[in-house]
Amino acid sequence: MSMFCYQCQETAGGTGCKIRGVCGKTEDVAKLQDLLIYTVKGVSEIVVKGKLSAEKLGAVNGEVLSSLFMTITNANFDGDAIEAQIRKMLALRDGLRATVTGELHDCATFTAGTREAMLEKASPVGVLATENEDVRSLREMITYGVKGMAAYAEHAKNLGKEDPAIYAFIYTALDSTLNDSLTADELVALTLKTGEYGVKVMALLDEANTSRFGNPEITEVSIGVRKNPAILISGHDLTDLEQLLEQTKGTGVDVYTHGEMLPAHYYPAFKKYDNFAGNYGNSWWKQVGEFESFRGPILFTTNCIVPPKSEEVRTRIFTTGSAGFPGCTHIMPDENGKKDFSQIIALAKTLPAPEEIETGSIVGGFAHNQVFALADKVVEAVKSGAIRKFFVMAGCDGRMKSREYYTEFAEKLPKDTVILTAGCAKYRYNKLNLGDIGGIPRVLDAGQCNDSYSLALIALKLKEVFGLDDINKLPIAFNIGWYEQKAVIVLLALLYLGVKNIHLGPTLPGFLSPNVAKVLVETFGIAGIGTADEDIKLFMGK
Ligand code: FSO
Ligand code: SF4
Repeated sequence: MSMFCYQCQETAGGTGCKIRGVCGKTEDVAKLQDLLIYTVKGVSEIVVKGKLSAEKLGAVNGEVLSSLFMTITNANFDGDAIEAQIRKMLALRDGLRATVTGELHDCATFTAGTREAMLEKASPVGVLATENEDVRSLREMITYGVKGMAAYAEHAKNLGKEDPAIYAFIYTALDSTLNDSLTADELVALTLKTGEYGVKVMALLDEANTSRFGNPEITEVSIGVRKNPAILISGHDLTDLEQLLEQTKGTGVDVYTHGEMLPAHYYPAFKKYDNFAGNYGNSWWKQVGEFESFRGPILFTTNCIVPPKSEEVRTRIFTTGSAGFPGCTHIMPDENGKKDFSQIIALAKTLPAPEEIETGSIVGGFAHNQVFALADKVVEAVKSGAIRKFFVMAGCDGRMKSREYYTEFAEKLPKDTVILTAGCAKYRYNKLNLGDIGGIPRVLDAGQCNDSYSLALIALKLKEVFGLDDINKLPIAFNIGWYEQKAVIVLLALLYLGVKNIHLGPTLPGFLSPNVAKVLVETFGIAGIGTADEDIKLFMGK
């Protein structure tokens, strides 16, 4: 078999991409990503066996985060960048290995000096190296959760917030995926532990974002366009956005957000920039048409990249951080983390203003602090029966036609229900004009996928206000759309917090073996989705 990847919701046939990724990932890039993960596992084994303190590992921690992030779906398609990262990790690994005695796994000792040697080495060490499908399923679920954790930890680190305990867990978890003596029960326990650290990393990122940029607040965001040349920024990294806004200030170049960058508008710190013009377009997969009509340069700070169809669009795409695409200029930071975006700004000035594709505005900014400020109103609405139920519909969007379910579901929900959302899943219903309940909008957008943490805090607050002993007794249902590995860590975090009966769609993960799926169903009540009508009946209890 040339490659095997089943880490995301779009995996071929629901079981695995074997020739080329549905995402556009080539066989070679898939193999190099496998080898990068294998190398990071080697580093993890050395850290664990050598009892090395994560606190003292310095640059290694950051490189481990970047390596994991580069392998997340739609983040990095650049084989050269992944090869360079493997070399970097091999050098770091070998430097650490000198401190450890005793026998080590092959991933901690192998060598591969050329691209050919890397590709050859990658083939037998990928996902299918674990023969037992249940063990493979659990190991991969943990690995994908750790990838999502690394993405959030990298954003927090970029803002100067780190927690060595999270790094230590990443090493322990990855090392455990090499351990053939662990039982399935022990791996299930480690999966939940991964969720526990998922909560920690989302809390860390929340603290990093809010301490630097303020608490998100109710904000009306324009979805139309102005007449100036402009740059579109996508992905999730708010430090990149901050630097871009600083550098475009006063240049006559506007900045628009795309996809998951939309919630940046909710932070007070970014409101001072007159050139922060609004949000352009919709969720990540709509970029194919929206980048054509935007006409200006695009900066990807993270996933989700869709391989550009035309050379013209490709020349306008820039990447930074863990994102990458062959042929697109990648902006590196200097030793202080500063990035020079001048070439993007210069290009913007030569290009026309964006073409208008929508007009008007949308409202968001309902992260925990803002919702707590409205708590009395919300509690009153629940007590009076004006709000009968909340629906957490956080997560991701994707290209599959079956995701139309989420639009239909939102449209058909009874008018006395409120949707709590976060992540790019929101684009399936955030422009539907679902109205409000006594001034509370029926779609409350908390922010990016990591801000699902806010939704958990809101649920915990309601549990406290209503004096309940169990989060599952609240009038809240969870109907979550998933796509990539950040959604895996969000899901594991919710399971750790004790949330039961989560419905996950549009399809259950291909990496769940029948037995592991059974455990999730029996222990946590995880379920798939049916039709919008059937599911609404089920959720509303009639
Ligand atoms: Fe979406 Fe992509 Fe944020 Fe993901 S843009 S799918 S879960 O990267 O990270 O929600
Ligand atoms: Fe396939 Fe998803 Fe892997 Fe891409 S990331 S190769 S679409 S499973």
